[in-house]
Amino acid sequence: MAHNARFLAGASQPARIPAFPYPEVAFAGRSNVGKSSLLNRLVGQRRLARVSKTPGRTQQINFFLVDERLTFVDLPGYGFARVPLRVKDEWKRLVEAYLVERRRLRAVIVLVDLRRLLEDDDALLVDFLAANHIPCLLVATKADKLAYGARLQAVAALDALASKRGFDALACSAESGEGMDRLWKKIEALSS
Ligand SMILES: Nc1nc2c(ncn2[C@@H]2O[C@H](COP(=O)(O)OP(=O)(O)OP(=O)(O)O)[C@@H](O)[C@H]2O)c(=O)[nH]1
Ligand SMILES: [Mg+2]
Repeated sequence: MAHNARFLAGASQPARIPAFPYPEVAFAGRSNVGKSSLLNRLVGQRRLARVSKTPGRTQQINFFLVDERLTFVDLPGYGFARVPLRVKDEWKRLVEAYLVERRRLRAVIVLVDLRRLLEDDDALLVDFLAANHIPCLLVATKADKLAYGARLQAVAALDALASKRGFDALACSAESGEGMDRLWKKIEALSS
């Protein structure tokens, strides 16, 4: 299904995070995991959010209005080793400031690579969300990069891990479009 989406604003300082009157769903995950690609695929617009081969580029929070009723939030990625410590601190300040005071935030989609599942930084984020009572959906992307057998195994591991931690999970690919319908259904359920 086609969606209408447009850029609303970007924020790079905690004190300057704008508020919007729509329910909000945020996309978080490691640098380069595919947050911007997924967001673009979900709305069917290739160039809405910037996709980059260089990890750690986007240091700001970007807000997009979808179908005039829902805000998608592209959070800056974490876990990129070559980012200086000062930038890591700024990331933490910015993202935590966003997450803890966000009235209309309905859920955070924590995006992981299906080939790697939860790494240390992802687990920290998931625990932070749980501690702050923010609903979380675990989405494993780049499913297209796995062959059939490896993929079945990875999805089983993803399900096990999600049920152990008590949240919902699904696998998808921004490349092939797999999983987009299921993801949209979850987003609708979380944001309505
Ligand atoms: N094969 C495959 N490649 C993908 C998929 N999703 C993203 N990529 C590629 O992964 C790279 C990073 O994608 P981005 O969408 O920019 O990742 P990001 O998480 O937004 O990265 P930051 O903004 O740096 O945090 C790009 O080269 C994408 O083309 C996918 O589902 N399958
Ligand atoms: Mg991005």
